Amino acid sequence: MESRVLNSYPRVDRATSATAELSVIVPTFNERDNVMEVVNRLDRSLQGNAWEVIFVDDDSPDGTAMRVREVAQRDPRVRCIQRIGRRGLSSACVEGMLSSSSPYLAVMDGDCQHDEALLPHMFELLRADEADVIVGSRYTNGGGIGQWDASRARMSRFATRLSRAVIKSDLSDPMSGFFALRREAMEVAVRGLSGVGFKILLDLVASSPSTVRVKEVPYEFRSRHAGESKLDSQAMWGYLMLLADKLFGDIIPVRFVAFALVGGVGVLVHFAVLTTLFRAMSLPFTISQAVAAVVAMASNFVLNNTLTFRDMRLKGWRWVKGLVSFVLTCSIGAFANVGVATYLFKQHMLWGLSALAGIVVGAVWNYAMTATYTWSKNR
Ligand SMILES: Nc1nc2c(ncn2[C@@H]2O[C@H](COP(=O)(O)OP(=O)(O)OP(=O)(O)O)[C@@H](O)[C@H]2O)c(=O)[nH]1
Ligand SMILES: [Mg+2]
Repeated sequence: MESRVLNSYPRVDRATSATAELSVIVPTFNERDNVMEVVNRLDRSLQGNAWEVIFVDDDSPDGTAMRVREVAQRDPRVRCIQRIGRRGLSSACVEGMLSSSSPYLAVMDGDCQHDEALLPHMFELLRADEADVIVGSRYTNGGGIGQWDASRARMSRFATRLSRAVIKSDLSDPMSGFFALRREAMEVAVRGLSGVGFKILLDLVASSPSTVRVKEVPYEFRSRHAGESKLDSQAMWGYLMLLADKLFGDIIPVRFVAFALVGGVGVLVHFAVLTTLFRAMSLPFTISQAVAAVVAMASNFVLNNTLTFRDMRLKGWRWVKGLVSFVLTCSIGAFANVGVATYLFKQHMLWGLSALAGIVVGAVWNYAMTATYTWSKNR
């Protein structure tokens, strides 16, 4: 069945294919059944242009990367980057752009929601030097959000308003995932990019000097061709991390802030379990305290794995090993916390300040060690 689909795909003469002038970067996660459709649509709309498409796939379980390579065997304009052990739409787009040599770049979703028919116009505007970045906008005159329900439309408008905190430009749709740009516009911004979350255009514009010229063109957001949405509740968290990184990332790493917030939640979990066991169930204090500490550490591990280290999330056997190394590391952190606090208290520091100093030392230790050993070394 699959080979019949592929056999119907026209072979492009390898010897005569020109060097690409436009690279279209398509981030994918579980988009296998959209790959052919995306390539066919690009082929139709970009006829007469020297283009290539680079799919950047985060090792999708549905075999998206394999499908891309099958198509690439028949068409040298198709390329695949398969990233192992990492997730993230923004970082995928950055790597795709960096892997290309074309003077012009575009970013487009892999589910056919973006209107590829607009690409030749975007490309033309760039070549005519009308702007450095051309944004496909859903919110400018002539654009639209298609079939979105009221709550998603409200969320998008709210997120767009929040983006004003980090960009000065009056873009109507800074949250757009559909845009084209000159290579130089990417190069001036690339070292300042946060690379977290879903919103690569916002990241780019916020990291660009004000001399970068941006222009918007309207398009109507379509429904997905096949497959399922990856937009989930964590996308909003990723977005807040991006905004925070843009606002104060130079002073303090946002990952550490997220880790500390999770730690705060852990304290609440600890007290909830302790109160239940010790007060409501009348268990001995030491047992209640020990159980509360283990439950709090486990819930911190789950939250950090889902939120703080979302892009390196551990699964299966690695999840179990990660939990063990997290609990061991945080236990040492707890000793350091108590040791430092006790020492300072004995030096006649105020009890609250002594405790705070202990907490900071414990948190920094836990963060540094788990970021290195639980989430980085385990892959
Ligand atoms: N490489 C990579 N691509 C991703 C990741 N998450 C999403 N994508 C791709 O990014 C594009 C946008 O994701 P979607 O799930 O379509 O998000 P959306 O368009 O905002 O949401 P829907 O309207 O519900 O489809 C799609 O091509 C996804 O396959 C990721 O972690 N890594
Ligand atoms: Mg989509």
